Amino acid sequence: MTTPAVHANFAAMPQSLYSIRMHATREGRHLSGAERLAPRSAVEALAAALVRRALEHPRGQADRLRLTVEAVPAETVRFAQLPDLRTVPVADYFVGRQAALRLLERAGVAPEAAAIAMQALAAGAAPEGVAMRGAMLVDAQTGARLEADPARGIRVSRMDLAASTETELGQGLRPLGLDNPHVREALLLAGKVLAAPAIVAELCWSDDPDYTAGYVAAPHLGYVRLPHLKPAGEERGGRAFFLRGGREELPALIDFLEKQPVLFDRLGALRGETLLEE
Ligand code: PML
Ligand code: MG
Repeated sequence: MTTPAVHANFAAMPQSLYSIRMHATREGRHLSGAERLAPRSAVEALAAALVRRALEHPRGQADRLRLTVEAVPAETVRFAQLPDLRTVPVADYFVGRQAALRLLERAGVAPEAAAIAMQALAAGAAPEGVAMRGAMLVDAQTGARLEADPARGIRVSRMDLAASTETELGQGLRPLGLDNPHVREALLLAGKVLAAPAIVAELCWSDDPDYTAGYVAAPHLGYVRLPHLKPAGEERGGRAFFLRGGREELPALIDFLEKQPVLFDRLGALRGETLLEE
């Protein structure tokens, strides 16, 4: 017979999670990627939503789609807090890029390194002058590129909101007009990047032609949105992660970004528009 004590232990056992990852291509080129980390009961619905998203992408319909569903042992999951979020209004992408450079400098990135990385994103950071599939790794002092494969880059993976934070984040973002998948996913990704060892800052703007916004994120700045970091219609975009230290930091950093499961169970402060210097 089961004793009440055994019952109590059983109830407290952490639930196993699944990592559900989608990657879609069109004519051999990266089109869309997204992922979730969720309990087994949610896997089917989330997988269907990711497939629909690949088929309805604004850059065209996927002609090849890979879906990976993988168990994640509960004891390997780390819990973390999302970064604070605010928006610095900018009139156009010229002003937006100037503001981003100033924010990166405030975060501790050398001005030349910030400028080199921004220029690479603008020109298409993959070898053929298109957007990379993942992020660049950039030395925050010299601007040197450190990722082994400049077409793939580093793909940040295995992060999601804990169930308890899901509704709360929607309630915080909605009054700001920001409850959309771009903001939600970018905030989570930036949250995982800022929790990683040796990271100084991140610069990102979207590779979706109809989405011009981007952000600078850094441990003391939080997630600072800039509504214009590129002209509308532009497909070249992506991410640069700036790091301190030498190449010896890379294996631990890459392993954390690509493999460590992280669930965000606490929000940061969600604010509206602020001045650049705040
Ligand atoms: C993307 O979805 O491609 C990146 C979006 C970055 C900016 C999201 C935001 O509006 O805060
Ligand atoms: Mg995109």
